[in-house]
Amino acid sequence: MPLVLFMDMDYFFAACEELRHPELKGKPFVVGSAPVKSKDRGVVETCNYETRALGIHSAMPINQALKLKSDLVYIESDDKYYMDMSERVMKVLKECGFRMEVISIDEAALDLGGMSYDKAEELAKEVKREINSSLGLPCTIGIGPGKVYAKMVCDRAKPNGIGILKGEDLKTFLKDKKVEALLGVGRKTAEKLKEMRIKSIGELAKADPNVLIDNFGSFGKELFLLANGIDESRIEEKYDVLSIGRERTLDQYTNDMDVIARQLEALTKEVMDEVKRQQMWFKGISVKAKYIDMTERIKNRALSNYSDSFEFTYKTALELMKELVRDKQVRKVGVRVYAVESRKGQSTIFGT
Ligand code: TTP
Ligand code: MG
Ligand code: MG
Repeated sequence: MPLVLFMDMDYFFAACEELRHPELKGKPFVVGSAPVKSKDRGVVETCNYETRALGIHSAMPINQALKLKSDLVYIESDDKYYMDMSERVMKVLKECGFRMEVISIDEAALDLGGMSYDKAEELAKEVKREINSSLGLPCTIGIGPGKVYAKMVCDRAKPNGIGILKGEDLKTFLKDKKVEALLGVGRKTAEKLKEMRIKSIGELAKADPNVLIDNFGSFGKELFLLANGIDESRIEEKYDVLSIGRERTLDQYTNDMDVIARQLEALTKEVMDEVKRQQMWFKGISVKAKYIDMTERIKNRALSNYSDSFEFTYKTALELMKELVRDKQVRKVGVRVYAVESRKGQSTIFGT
């Protein structure tokens, strides 16, 4: 297995906000997707570690967060800004010159091949220094034998750390961890494994691989190998979180949601036709609006499962677009699906 450097930005959206609002640094505040006026119906997208110390975390309803801290500052997320910052972070990593896979807006992995652990640690320090000095943002890096283990040790080293996991320590490291710690194991898989009396990675390692394959197909085999210290995933050269999008300039400025919805529906249809043609599915939906002052805003929604459903995509895009329009005049709208992957040979989760 190649040595992998895995980087994940610390409290990414909130760190970006601290950068342009230095007065927020270290203060309790959250970034949420809902507009400020209707923040009560939104959820926390992320928050800095000082805020996490109060028990507040990603995906927590804002109302609940306010119960923990009544004077909590709320910032509406600005996805375009975070995407720009992400691009700059990724550029620093790209310049290291290794095969690189951008995994999400704030995560990437580098294939270090047969590099020694000492050299890899030096590189990790350099990358951290560079991201911090040129962009002013903190990140954490994990070094491990394979992408999955590098990510796990990165999670353990958070925040602002470097985690190193050597091959010989892998078994001990994995043994008592919950199955959810493995990349790709979400709530559904964890529940199904629990029904099979498998909660820890150690238990997964001792399970019958044939039973796992019967229940989860090829993913079952992958899980069994991962639990036993074998990570077969490769770092795939991927610089962008792959996306398929369409946008259109409207005949005139409007804030009429009926007009905008019709355009959005047509654009979503075009995007989905392309998705189907390429036999893809995706894990993110994004919309964009351009306003009368020529500024643009973007709203993204990360999905917990892959989708290739038109109805679901359109419904989500419309929800996001309503948050962007809010009576403001727009001239151009767009819809995009991202984190797109080939679904050849797999069945769809949301149906079509
Ligand atoms: P993460 O990397 O999961 O979280 P983080 O960077 O905020 O914090 P850390 O890595 O230090 O634990 O997610 C990256 C960004 O994705 C995050 O800043 C905001 C966004 N996000 C959501 O919008 N909703 C969510 O539920 C999560 C987990 C993240
Ligand atoms: Mg992060
Ligand atoms: Mg992340």
